[in-house]
Amino acid sequence: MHRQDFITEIPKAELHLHIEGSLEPELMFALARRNRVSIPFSSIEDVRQAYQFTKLQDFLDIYYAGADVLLTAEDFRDLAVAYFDRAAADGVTHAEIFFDPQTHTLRGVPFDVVMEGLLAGVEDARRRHGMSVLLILCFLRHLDEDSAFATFRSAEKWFGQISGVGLDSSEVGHPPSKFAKVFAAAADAGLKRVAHAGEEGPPAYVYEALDILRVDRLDHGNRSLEDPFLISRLARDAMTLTVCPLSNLKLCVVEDLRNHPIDIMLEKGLRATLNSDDPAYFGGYVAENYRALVDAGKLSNRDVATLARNSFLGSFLNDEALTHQL
Ligand code: ES4
Ligand code: ZN
Repeated sequence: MHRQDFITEIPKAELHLHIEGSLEPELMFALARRNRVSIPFSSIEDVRQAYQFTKLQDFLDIYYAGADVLLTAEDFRDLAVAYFDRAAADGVTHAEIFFDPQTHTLRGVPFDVVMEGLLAGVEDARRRHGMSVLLILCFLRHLDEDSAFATFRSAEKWFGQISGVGLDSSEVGHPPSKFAKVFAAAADAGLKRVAHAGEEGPPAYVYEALDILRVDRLDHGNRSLEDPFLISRLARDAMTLTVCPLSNLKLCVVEDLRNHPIDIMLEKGLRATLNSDDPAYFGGYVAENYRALVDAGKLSNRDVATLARNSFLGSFLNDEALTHQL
């Protein structure tokens, strides 16, 4: 089998995907027209031209502007269906997707509208692709903990449909400890916990995610490699890292994929996984993330198989569902 076919065909779970980050420029324009919302771009080429970032915040500013076109449950369903179709074509059989309710509720879109739309998309993915999907509600860390708590309360009636909570948006200056109370409440409610940590923030933020938020998984985690004690701890605890190579490249976390630390992570025994983060903005869905690292000389076929297996081991599927997937 051709190497690229192997990457596509091998079953994979995607564990780090912001559904708002899968909004392709074509759908952004279609929804802007359908909803009569103005966007700060004149054409699809103009949008793609704007996708040049030197740091996380450059991207976030555009990502939140793009999300303005999402208003109705149908919009959220269309967004989710487009992602699941694309992910299925990449060999994704299980996805745990992030959504950012505050991005929408603060614009006047009710929490329930977001949920109804996303759940309609999830149902479509189950029916047409046999894909299993879990939802992870992310709190925006640049906002205060009271806002996160308000979101948590709006979510309560949906807890049967939400697997966990996460923490995303501008990392530096907004350490995990800022959200200690709401993560404790999530733990009490039986929800899983994840957090972006060590993407731009220091190893101290990774320690806080582990010790204060008690996360089940670390999103990115790249800067953990600066601390040998932290590396040993993550390896010992088989902590899953959801690594996003094309995101790292586009946001200048690495300057070239030939310098991406994925090989070091695997060498150190870390349970790394590969994911697409915000594929509409970073230039590739999950198979492309694998392929880019293979092309950069970073991964053997055996590593590809290890990373795909890790994606299921690091998922929130229960043991029975795992035996079906592995
Ligand atoms: C994100 Cl790459 C990244 N980092 C932090 N927050 C985010 N939200 C969407 N993508
Ligand atoms: Zn992310």
